[in-house]
Amino acid sequence: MSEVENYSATTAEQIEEFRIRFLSKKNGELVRLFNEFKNVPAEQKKELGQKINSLKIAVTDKINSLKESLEETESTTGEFDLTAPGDAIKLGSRHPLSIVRNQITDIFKRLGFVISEGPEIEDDWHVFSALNFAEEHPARDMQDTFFIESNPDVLLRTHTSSIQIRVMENQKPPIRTINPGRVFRNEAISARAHCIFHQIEGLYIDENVSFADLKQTLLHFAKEFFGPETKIRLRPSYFPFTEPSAEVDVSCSLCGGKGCNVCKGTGWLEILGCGMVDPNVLELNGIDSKKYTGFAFGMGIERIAMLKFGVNDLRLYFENDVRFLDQFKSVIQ
Ligand code: 2NM
Repeated sequence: MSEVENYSATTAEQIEEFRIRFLSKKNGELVRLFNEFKNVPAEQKKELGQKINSLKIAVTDKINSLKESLEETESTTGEFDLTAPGDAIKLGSRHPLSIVRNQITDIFKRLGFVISEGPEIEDDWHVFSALNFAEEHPARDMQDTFFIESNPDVLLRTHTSSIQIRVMENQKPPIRTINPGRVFRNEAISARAHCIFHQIEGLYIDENVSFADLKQTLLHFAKEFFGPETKIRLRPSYFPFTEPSAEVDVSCSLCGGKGCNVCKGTGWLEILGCGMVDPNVLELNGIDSKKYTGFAFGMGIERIAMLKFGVNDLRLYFENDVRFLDQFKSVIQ
């Protein structure tokens, strides 16, 4: 009796075995007991009959409750079908800013440029002074740059040029470096401005590096990135760290230079700033400006990715809405 009550089974086969052992019409325990029942003396029949009956009830109850609990576990855990095909692994996608950064750095890597990175938390020297920023330059203003309140010599870099200062500190020319990174400026967030964004800058220093080298390098980059028909044009500009300086436009790849709403009818899109490294910057960083010259350039990754993918609001890059990110699944890299 207690053997029946304590019996446990976890599979349908075990329950069936148990049923056959007790209830089989051919040779089950209960059939055997009923057969013996015929042979016992009449005065014992009542007691034994009750015992056999309650055993039969206990066995049936046990089988029912075992079946019930097996059904319960099956409905919660499901039965494993080891031959079923596996679930497809859900693939993510690279962030559009990473795609564009990789495409740009790859082009310059093929020209012999080496990637360097640097800290986001910087000091005045690497972000301003070593780059020939005048003491009263507006970029040093508390309004534009994020400073640590208790120490104005701890700040978030406002451009990736600080990486290039660190490369010049640690390496002698020839230098060919490409420097991607996140930068910070104290701006109100809108569709066209954000307080966090990404830049890539390049720096090439050697003997006899000329403005023609700069122009040809950037033309090569523009053709590789925007397509072989791309043209560039340079407009004079000003930066504290380069002289002469220029802004670079590429012919609009959407309308082929005819004029459309992306290029606002001009046929040109501004993509980067560049120039010959100011001799002051070379000397401030221990490089002999009589022996060496160099060029540098910088571009905003968000802006280039906007042109490449038709993104019209900067904030989309930072919200990580999967409906936005999923649209870059088909782009390799
Ligand atoms: C730009 C435009 C022009 C630049 C210059 C330097 C350095 F370190 F050589 F002085 N780094 N980056 C540079 C020059 C950056 O970004 C629009």
